[in-house]
Amino acid sequence: MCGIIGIVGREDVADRLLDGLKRLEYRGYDSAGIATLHSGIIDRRRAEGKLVNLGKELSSDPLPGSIGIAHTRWATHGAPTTSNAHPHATDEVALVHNGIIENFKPLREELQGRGRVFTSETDTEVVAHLVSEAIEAGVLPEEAVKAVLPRLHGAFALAILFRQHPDLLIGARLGSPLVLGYGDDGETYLGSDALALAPLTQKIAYLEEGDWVVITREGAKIFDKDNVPVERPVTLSGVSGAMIDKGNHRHFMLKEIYEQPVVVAQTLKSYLQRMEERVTLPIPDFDLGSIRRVTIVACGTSFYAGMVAKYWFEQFARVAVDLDVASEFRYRTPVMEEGGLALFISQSGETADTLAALRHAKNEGQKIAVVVNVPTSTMAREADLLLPTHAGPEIGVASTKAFTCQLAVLAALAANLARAKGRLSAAEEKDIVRHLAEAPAALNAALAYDEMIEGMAHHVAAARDVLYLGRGTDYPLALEGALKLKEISYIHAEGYAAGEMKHGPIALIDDAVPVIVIAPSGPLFDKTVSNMQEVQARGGKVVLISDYDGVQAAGDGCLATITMPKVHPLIAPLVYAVPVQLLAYHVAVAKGTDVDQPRNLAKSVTVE
Ligand code: HGA
Repeated sequence: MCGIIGIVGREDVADRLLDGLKRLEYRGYDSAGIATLHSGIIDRRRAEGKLVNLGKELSSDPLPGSIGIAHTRWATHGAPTTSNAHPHATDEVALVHNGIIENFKPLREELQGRGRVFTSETDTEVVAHLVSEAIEAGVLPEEAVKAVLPRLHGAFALAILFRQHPDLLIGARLGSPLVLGYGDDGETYLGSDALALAPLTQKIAYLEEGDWVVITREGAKIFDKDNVPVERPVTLSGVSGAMIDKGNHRHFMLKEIYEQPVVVAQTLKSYLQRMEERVTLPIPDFDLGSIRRVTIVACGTSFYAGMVAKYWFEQFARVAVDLDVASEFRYRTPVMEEGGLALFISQSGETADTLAALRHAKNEGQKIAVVVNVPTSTMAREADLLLPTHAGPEIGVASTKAFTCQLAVLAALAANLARAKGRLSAAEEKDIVRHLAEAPAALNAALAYDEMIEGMAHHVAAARDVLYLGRGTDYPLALEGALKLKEISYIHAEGYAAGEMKHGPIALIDDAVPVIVIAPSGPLFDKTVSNMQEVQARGGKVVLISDYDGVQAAGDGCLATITMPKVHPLIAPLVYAVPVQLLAYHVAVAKGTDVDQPRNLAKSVTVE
């Protein structure tokens, strides 16, 4: 979602702010802007569309000033236009915001009633007016912000500049992430994440919920939600300052698909004890034995990883699993057993819906486990059991390597749960270790089909609608395949449990609707093939993704087949994710869409 960066510097900041925005652009890219203070005024440059447009504005009309704020937007309220782009400003203050001010309407009416004139359609602008109004009445900036924050309902990360205080930047967070960075030369920074600040500093303090911070050239003072001065630990982020680049790949998404053998191996390294042939967790004595029910909550691709985990937990550990999308979970008064385990999955660890669901489950007395790719994220910090993936920064908006790493961690958790429940013999555990250890090589083998998939992508690129079918753990994969295709190629796609197709979706089948069937050979293969034949009997064009045996048995009459290496069912969801991702990728490239920054989307969804 929106990216924020602020600098209280020693030299001009506009170039560095723009650079920081480039590192944040994956979070939002419909418009961007920068404000600095110089010559006694607040000065802004804003531009619609991608950051290059803002870059051009700045080249033709440079922005001096050694203190400034910047923002890359993913619009929630108001179209992605220049006038809605942040920073929003009055004569006295300028601010950038990530989140949603839910009570903006009454606040806007109240402010308009006092004669304030709005220049944007955003929810954000009310904050600028509220703070400005207080400043204009002679209130000091700290007091003004302190008085305004409790009036804001919803979620925010804010960075605010004050015209009359050229040394002052105030930040605040509630529900949206914000980090504080300390430079070696007395400069201080604010950013949405440590990645944005990496070229400036590695010394990071993570603001906590309700914190606000007053930054001057003398340093930073942090206050908690009760306005009590607090210290937040300074950690070394360890994030590389080098600009993340695509290497030899045309897109981040392709690069990240290709990284999967390595990052899955890296992730598994922290969960597999190869010598002892055991699957372990980072907190070995975490009590899983008493867990009788697991509640899995996530959004999007992470939700589909959770869905695969539901099959595994039930099959291996015989533990009942509830599964929900985060945006529904919190509002449906879910029933959770005292002492149950609630498991949250999120690449960023900041996903607003998932975080809210986590807090709800915590209040309901659940033990909290999280699978996240950012170990310093809010969710990681609020968990009892942190299960990190080691996928490295994922920049492509469509998640790929984070998904397979999540699956690797969830398989390890399933094995631990099964052992703790007395359902896993040493021999079975040894088998699991062996199969999981084979996953990186199998992922590598799956990547060898890249060219072949590219060659058949045109069949799908020409379609208006596409169906994906699968059974068992291939059902979540069918859902993930459809999501991937929708996200980056804009083709309408749906995933179905193969056996469910006859209960409705079969009405959609005709020769213009490609049906992607994910069916490794195994116990469910024949059943899926029957459903596939029901499609073919109605003129449907099938693309079968299976292994050699599966393609031999059922490949005749298919529009195309993709022959995968034969793998154990446990790692099949990881390995079959690869052709599903590559197919979506090549279809999108064939259609000429913006693969890494698809329309309307953004990474790290920090609004509800
Ligand atoms: N609500 C603000 C900020 C949006 C945002 O944080 N997106 O992630 C707006 O619409 O400008």
